[in-house]
Amino acid sequence: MDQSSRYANLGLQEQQLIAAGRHVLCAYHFKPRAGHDPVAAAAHFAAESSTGTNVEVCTTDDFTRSVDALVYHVSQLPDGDHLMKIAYPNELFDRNITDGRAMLVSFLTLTIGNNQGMSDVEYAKMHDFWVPPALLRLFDGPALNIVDLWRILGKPLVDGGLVVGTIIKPKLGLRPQPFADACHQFWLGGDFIKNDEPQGNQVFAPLRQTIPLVAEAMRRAQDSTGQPKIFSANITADDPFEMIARGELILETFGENASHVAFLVDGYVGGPGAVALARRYFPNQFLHYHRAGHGAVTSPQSKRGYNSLVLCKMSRLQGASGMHTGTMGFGKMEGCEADRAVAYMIERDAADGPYFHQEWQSMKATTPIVSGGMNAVRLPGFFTNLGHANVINTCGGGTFGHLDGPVAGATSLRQAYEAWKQGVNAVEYAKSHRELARAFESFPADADRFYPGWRQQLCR
Ligand code: RUB
Repeated sequence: MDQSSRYANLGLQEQQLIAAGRHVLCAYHFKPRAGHDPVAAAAHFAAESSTGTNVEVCTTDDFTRSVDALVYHVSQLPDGDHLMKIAYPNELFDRNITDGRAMLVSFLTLTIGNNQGMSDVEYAKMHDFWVPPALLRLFDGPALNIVDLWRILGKPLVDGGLVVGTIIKPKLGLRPQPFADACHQFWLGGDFIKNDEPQGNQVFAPLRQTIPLVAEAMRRAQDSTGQPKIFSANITADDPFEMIARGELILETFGENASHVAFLVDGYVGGPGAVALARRYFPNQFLHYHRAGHGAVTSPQSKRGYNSLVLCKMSRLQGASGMHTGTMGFGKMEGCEADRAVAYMIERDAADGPYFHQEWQSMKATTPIVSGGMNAVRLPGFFTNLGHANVINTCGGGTFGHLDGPVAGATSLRQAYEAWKQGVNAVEYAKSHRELARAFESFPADADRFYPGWRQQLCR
């Protein structure tokens, strides 16, 4: 059944929709299945994503029609796919009974819901969305961000610079004491440690044994360096009560250092409920959104789901304090230099996506977290590409893979940042900073890529 007479209105003007602010706008790249008209397929997609189904139902009334999602643009893209833009009335989105506020699950259920498996749409992927002010202000947004970490670390609250971090490696397989020892070592040189995302309460490292040792390691490192330290603890679990139990155990154990604890949530696999639980139940803790698994939908090779800009934008609405934005082609994960736009979207008060300009209405920023195959040699180019270093960087291999161990690894990261901040070439800086020089030797393939000729200059 062609539903385009009801669910498509190609005469609607985007600027007028934005000025009126009564719709959420979504842009998808899609391909109708062979033999299906693009506008008819798009209209069916909008129907399935709002008030309709594949047939007319007798219970539909005039009010129902007033909240139909409407396709307002369909065109062909250079690669042969189609661009479709849909306006979703704000009223479609579910609100909490407890406080009337908006929720991300409803946004996803409508905009990336049943429409992902329709017989007349081969695939559709959301590339951008725009939220009107009236709906935006109903999302929680972040409670804390990097400014709060700078405050803890005693850094300037504006342009406080890099938070030097790591991920405890190996990813799994450390017993409690070796895990805490690795934390202590890193903290002698660095600021911030995150659990690797699968680390939790494995039988070989029970949380009740590990956390007291990590808290003690933090105390010792703070005492000996005179500097505050931060631990991002993974509290992700299927059961919200389990997440609360973990969070409370951790805060109680860290005691006087509880404000130095962030909570890491595997937000893609755990879903919006897990993120919202951490945001609402522990509003005084930095909420570290880890996105493990996201490549299943965000990868450029993936034709369904949404891209990483959409994921990151959703994380800010949900209230992530920090969100992984990728290494933009400088690390081990997929990405390219242009991905800096993803970081700008979550850290600025207004930013451009591929299709929409989003004003955040002073919603607190979400801090970009840079992670995945990074090390001291890769950092300066990354900062130059991004244009600043007000991020959290976590280098697992880049710390524990340093030839002289984690203290030197952490120190090399800080030196790489200092070199970049002072506008000094990293090879030049390494001549008088041994840990950085040894980072070149630790990661020679990266050094060859980013600093050809480094061997002669450092006489190695
Ligand atoms: C990094 C690591 C990170 C992911 C994050 O370890 O395990 O959790 O790579 O990826 P290492 P992203 O520093 O040893 O590579 O930030 O792209 O989600």
